[in-house]
Amino acid sequence: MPQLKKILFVLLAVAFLAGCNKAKNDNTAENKTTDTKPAGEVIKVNLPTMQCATCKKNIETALKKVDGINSVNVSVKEKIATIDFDKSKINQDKIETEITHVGYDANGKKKDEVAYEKLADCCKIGGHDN
Ligand SMILES: [Cu+2]
Repeated sequence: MPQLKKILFVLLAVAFLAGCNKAKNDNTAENKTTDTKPAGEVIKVNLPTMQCATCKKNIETALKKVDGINSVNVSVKEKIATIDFDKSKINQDKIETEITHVGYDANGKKKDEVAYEKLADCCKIGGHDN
């Protein structure tokens, strides 16, 4: 019986050490991701065709679903989107394209006309001019 206990103890010790090493490795990997996060890019994208708070919601909701985008904040007043993204997963060009797919111009890229037609009337150009 003591023999069995000893074996169990050794096994546990080995498992513990292995677990520790694994945790250490995980930590290193985690630190790396944390390191890349602040280095993660923040860009501002001009949204010249957006009109209102619904546009803001449309763009933010769509972009938040995109893999690699950490956060999105659209200013209705300035017509600018501030986007924090992981540059190992996505780049500015792709982000601009995603915005055009929602139906809005993004910097120099022209909106997808099909998506634009589906927007609420108030979100179309001049939708708030009466
Ligand atoms: Cu709108």
